[in-house]
Amino acid sequence: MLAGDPRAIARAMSLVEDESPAGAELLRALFGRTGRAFLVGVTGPPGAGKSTLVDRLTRRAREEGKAVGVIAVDPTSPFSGGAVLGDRVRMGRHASDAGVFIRSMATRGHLGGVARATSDLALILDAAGKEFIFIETVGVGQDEVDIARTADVTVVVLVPGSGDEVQALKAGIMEIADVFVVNQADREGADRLVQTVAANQALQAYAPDQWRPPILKTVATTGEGVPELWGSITQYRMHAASGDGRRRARYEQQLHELLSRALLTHLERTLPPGELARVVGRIAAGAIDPYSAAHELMQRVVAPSGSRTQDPGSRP
Ligand SMILES: Nc1nc2c(ncn2[C@@H]2O[C@H](COP(=O)(O)OP(=O)(O)OP(=O)(O)O)[C@@H](O)[C@H]2O)c(=O)[nH]1
Ligand SMILES: [Mg+2]
Repeated sequence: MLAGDPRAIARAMSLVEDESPAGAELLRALFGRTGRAFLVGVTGPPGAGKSTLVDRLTRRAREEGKAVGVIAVDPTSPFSGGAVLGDRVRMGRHASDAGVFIRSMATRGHLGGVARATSDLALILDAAGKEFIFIETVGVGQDEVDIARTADVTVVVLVPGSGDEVQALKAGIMEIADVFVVNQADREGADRLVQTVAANQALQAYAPDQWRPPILKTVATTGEGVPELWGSITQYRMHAASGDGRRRARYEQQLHELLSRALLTHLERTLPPGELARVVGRIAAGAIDPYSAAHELMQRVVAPSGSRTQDPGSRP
């Protein structure tokens, strides 16, 4: 896998996706070999041209001799055709290229959160020597925002005339975008959309040394504007290299999620069977409030002696 063998990468990903103990063990073992990849999040409404753009960017990276990983986060079921099949066809030209690894990930069935599952897969690709990892996500929901937080740079793809634009700008997209792309610039309304985004951006305050997300026009199908997009991504990479805030935030999010899950599992194992359900019943019956209930459960599980759980911040 470390040598980039595609079958080994696929097997490692399956272990991790199945949430098997072997998968967790693998991630632990791999972590020390990661940290070199640059994670590029590409998000936007359905059909905006994300896959076509990722395909173009992949070609670009390959021209520079960089190994590439692609994770397409598919909100539909793992086995439905749809988007996954479309992506396979679109990315098909890379099928014979051992320097490109493409994986579709279904968002269903990820108890630990889509963002964590995505960063786990990215970790594997990172360890396998992929220098650029593209993560394609559809939409602008919380999952996309979380995934964007785990990427090193986030490209937000918008399309003219979809009516989505204003909504997208409202949905917190302004905060997560490092680069704006108005794709399908061959269609009417592209300039107006650029102006809308620029007007929104004008309302934001930027510090002198702060990155100001560029607003680029592309036609993914012909490749127009793609060199500029690639330029912005690599420029951002250099800009970001001066501070590792984003990466730190990613590790923080990972740690929090892992701890929450571990704690919940520990609770379920330690308490008598059905105890959590009984407590829920007591809350529903008005016998206790959820805050006191959580506190009480924590006392029983984390510090059975009941000594220091009152205020987790205090030192004995
Ligand atoms: N006219 C025009 N069509 C485009 C452009 N970019 C992509 N398309 C077409 O738009 C359709 C959707 O492109 P995709 O790349 O699959 O879009 P996507 O955002 O990945 O779609 P989902 O993953 O299904 O959300 C395809 O038929 C593309 O050929 C563009 O710049 N101009
Ligand atoms: Mg797609």
